[in-house]
Amino acid sequence: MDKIEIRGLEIFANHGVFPEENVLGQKFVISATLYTDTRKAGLTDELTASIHYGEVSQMITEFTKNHTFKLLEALAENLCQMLLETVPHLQKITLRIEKPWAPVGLPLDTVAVEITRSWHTAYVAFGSNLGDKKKYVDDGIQGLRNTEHCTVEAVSEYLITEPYGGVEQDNFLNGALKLRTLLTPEELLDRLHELEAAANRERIVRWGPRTLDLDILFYDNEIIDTLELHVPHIDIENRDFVLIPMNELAPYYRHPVLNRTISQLLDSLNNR
Ligand code: PH2
Ligand code: MG
Ligand code: MG
Repeated sequence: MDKIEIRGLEIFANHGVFPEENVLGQKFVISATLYTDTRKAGLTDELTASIHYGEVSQMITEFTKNHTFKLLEALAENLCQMLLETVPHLQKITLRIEKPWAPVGLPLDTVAVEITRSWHTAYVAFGSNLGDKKKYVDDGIQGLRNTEHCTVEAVSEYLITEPYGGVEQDNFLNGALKLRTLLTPEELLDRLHELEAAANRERIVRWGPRTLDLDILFYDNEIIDTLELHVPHIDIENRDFVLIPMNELAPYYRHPVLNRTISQLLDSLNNR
């Protein structure tokens, strides 16, 4: 992706673990690489199609002066979050904060923290087969809409599906949604669990009846296999209650493990 850079922006501010640092202040030197597509601005010569590095420098300076964090990590994290949330066209940022006068008491040039953060696209499946199914699903989606650093970009139709997986139970209300998020996969999973818990979900029978089930189907093109989390979600290729709504949202999304598009997976499933 194209880059716009800000190098060596000097800001006098009050971040530090030692109380003296918070009172006296010192110099911070910030550099940022702003990742964005500059093609349109390049062809039209229109500033509004790109990112104004002057405005971003101003925002960084004001934010750094108006907050006090103990850690450079915290300043960096919060700066990235603020910029990604507010600067149009900003997809990803690498931010470096140097603290050349850090009270280390040794002859070093500088200490620094550098992080990279970006927007991510996740697809989340929802399902309910207990109680007021539509209300549980609606509330779950509203919960995601109300979640910081998450934007629900599209929601599929709701569909009624027969239970899959051998447990005798009521029909499901299913669907999927597209999410733009700054959360990591693990943080998103925690948030989904909170929303399930808010729907009074009880985990009694594996694959059994539930008021609300929220599953991460895909997260960018990432492949994650830990004890807590499998991304892409297991068994997508066999589940029409996932493939039908996904086909509405992103028929050309390519499953990063199976290397086939959603619409190909749905066709294969239908022809079996
Ligand atoms: N979820 C399951 C197991 N079986 N069947 C349908 N139709 N819909 C579901 O959401 C579903 C299921 C485990 O999460
Ligand atoms: Mg599930
Ligand atoms: Mg689940």
